[in-house]
Amino acid sequence: MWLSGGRMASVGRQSFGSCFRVLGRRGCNTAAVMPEAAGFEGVSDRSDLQDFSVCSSDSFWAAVARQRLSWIRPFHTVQDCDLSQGRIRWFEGGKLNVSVNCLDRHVHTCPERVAVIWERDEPKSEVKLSYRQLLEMTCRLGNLLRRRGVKKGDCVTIYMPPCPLAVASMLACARIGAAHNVVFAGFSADALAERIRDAQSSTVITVNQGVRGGKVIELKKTVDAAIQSCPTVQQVFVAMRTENPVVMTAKDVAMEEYVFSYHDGDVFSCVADIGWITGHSYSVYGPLANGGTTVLFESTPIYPDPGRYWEMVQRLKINQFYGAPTAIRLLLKYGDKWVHKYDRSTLKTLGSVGEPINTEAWEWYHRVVGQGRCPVVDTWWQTETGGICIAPRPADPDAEIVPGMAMRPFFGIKPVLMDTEGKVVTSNDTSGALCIAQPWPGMARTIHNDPQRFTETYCQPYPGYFFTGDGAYRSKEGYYQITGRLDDVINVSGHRIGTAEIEDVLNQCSAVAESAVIGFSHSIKGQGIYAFVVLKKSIDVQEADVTRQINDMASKKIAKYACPDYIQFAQRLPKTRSGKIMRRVLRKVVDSELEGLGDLSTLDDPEVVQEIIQGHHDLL
Ligand code: 6R9
Repeated sequence: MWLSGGRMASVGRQSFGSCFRVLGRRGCNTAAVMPEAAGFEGVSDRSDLQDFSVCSSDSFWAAVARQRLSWIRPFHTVQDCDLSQGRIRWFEGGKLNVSVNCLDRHVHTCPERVAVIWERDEPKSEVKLSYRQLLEMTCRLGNLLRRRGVKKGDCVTIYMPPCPLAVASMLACARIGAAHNVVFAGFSADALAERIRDAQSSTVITVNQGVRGGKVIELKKTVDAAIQSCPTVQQVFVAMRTENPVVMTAKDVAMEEYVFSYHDGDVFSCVADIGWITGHSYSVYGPLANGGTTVLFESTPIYPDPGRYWEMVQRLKINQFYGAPTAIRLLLKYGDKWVHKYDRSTLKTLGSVGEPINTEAWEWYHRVVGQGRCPVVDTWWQTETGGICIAPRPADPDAEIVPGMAMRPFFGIKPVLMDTEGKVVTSNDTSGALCIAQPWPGMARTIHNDPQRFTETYCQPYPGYFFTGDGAYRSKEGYYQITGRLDDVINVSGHRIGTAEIEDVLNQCSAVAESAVIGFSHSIKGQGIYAFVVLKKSIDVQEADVTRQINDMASKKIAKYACPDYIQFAQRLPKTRSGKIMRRVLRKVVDSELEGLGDLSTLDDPEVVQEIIQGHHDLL
C-alpha cells in the first residue's frame, strides 16, 4: 500500500510493528542492531538505547525509519501527535509501500533467501518460497486484482488458511493500495459475511477447500453461503488447495493450472481437426495424457446453424473451448443472437490458435461468448514446436491479458527476437524474427526422411537458435504479439509492415467480417497493398462506404501508406481445413499466375478459388 505519512492503514501498522519487535528482541549489541545507534550520544548498550528511544523518541524513530525502510518520498516531520486530541500522525510527508519493503528490498540483495516455509497439514511436506518467488507471485496477483477492477482504497477480504498464496494476496493488496481484511478460515459463513459487509468488499479471495488435521474444510462453500448476504461482492478468486473440484458460479474466478485452467473432471473441447497438429496435441494427446475428457468435433461451426458450437457447449457442459480465429470471425458475421440462445455458464477458458486473432474477434469472443468472465488465451505455437510456446497464463495467477497478444513464454521456452543482421534484439517495444533460444522436449527433432531440410530450415538461419519463420513484436512490458509469417511482411515505399497488422485494422471496421491482405509488385512503391474483404452478413452497407471507412481507419491507426491500393469484396476466402488463409493462392491470382496456384489439396473448399479469380477480374 502506498502509505502517506499520517494516514497509515492497518497493513502499514502491522508491518511497522513487526519491524520493531525484531529490533527489540534481537541484538545485544546496539551497533549491530542499528548501526547509527552507535552514534547517539550516550548510547552504548541496550539499556541506554531504551532510554534514548524514550527520551529522544523523535530522533530514535527517525533513525529507525530511515535505516530500516525504503521510502518513495522521505518524510519531513517525524511525528505530529497529541494523545489528548486523539491526533496521531507519523512520518508526515513520507510515502512508502509496505510490500516493497517486505519483498523488493530483499530481492535486490538476497533473491534466493527463503522467505516463507509453508508447513503444510500433510506431515513432512513443507514448501519453501524464496523472496524472488514471493515477489513474483505478489506482483502477478496484484496485477490480476488490478485488472479485475480492484482499486486503491478498496478492501479485499481474504478467507484462506495460512499458505504462500494468502501471504501473496495480502502483499498484493498492499502493493496496489487496497486494504485487506483477512478473516480466520475457521470462521462460519455468518461470521465471514459480517466481516465482508463491514469491509464492503467487492472481492473475496479463497481456496476450494482447506485441510486441517487431515480433515477437509469446505471453504469455498462457506464463501458461497456468506456472500448470499453480501451484495457488494462482485467476484470471488478461488485457488486450489486440494485436487477436488468445486462448483463455480458466474462470480468465481479460478486461480490455478496453466494455460486452460484445466481441472480433473473438466470437459475439454478443442474443435480442431485431428489432422492438424492442434488436434493431435490438444484433442488427443494433451487431454488424454492428463486423464481428461476430450470432445471430438466432426462437424462445422455453422451446421445446422451458426449456434452449433454454443449448443454443444450447453449440452456437453464444456469447460474449455479451443478454436481458431477464422471460425470466430465467421460466427461474428452472423451476430450475437446465436450465442445468446445457449447457456455457456460452464465455460471457463476460451482458447485461440492458428493465426493472429484480430482485436475485434478477440473482443467478441471475450465479451459475447465468454460473457466477459472467461479469459481468452491466444496461444502461439507450431507443428514444429509440438505444443503451446507463447500464451497468457490466466490461472498463474498471471495478471494481464492484452487482446490479440500471445503474451508470455510458456514454461521452458525462451523466445528471442532477431534483427535483420541476425543479432538478438535485447530491447523491448521492438519487432524481429521470432526464434527460440534453447531446446525443449516437445520440439520437432527432424523431418522424416529429410534431416538436412530440418537443419537448413530451422537451425541454420540463426545458428544456435530455433527459427520459427514468424515475426513478432515485443511490447514495452515484454509481452509478445505474433505479427505473422515473415514471408507475409510487405514493403510499401520502404515501410515494412506485417499483413496481419493491416488486417487487424480492416477487421475493426464495423461491416468487415474478415480480410486478407497481400503485397503485389508496384512500379512506384515497390509493393502495393491488395485487400480481400468479406462483409458481415448481418449488416447492410454500401461497398463505397466500407472502402471509405477502411481508408480512414488504416491511415488513422497505422499511417497513410497502409491504405490498400485495391479492395476486392469477396463472399469468402480460400482457407486450409485448419482455417489458415491461403495467401499464396491470393498472391498468385493477383499476380495473374493461375497456372502456378500449386497444391490445392489442403483447401477447405476449392470452389472459392474461382470466386476469387472472378472477383479480381471484375475489379480490374
Ligand atoms: C498450432 C498451429 C503454425 C503457424 C505459426 C504462426 C501461426 C499459430 C498463432 C499463429 C499468430 C497465434 N500461428 N498460432 N499466429 N497467433 N496464436 O497453428 O500449427 O499449423 O503448424 O501453424 O500458425 O504463423 O508459425 P501450424
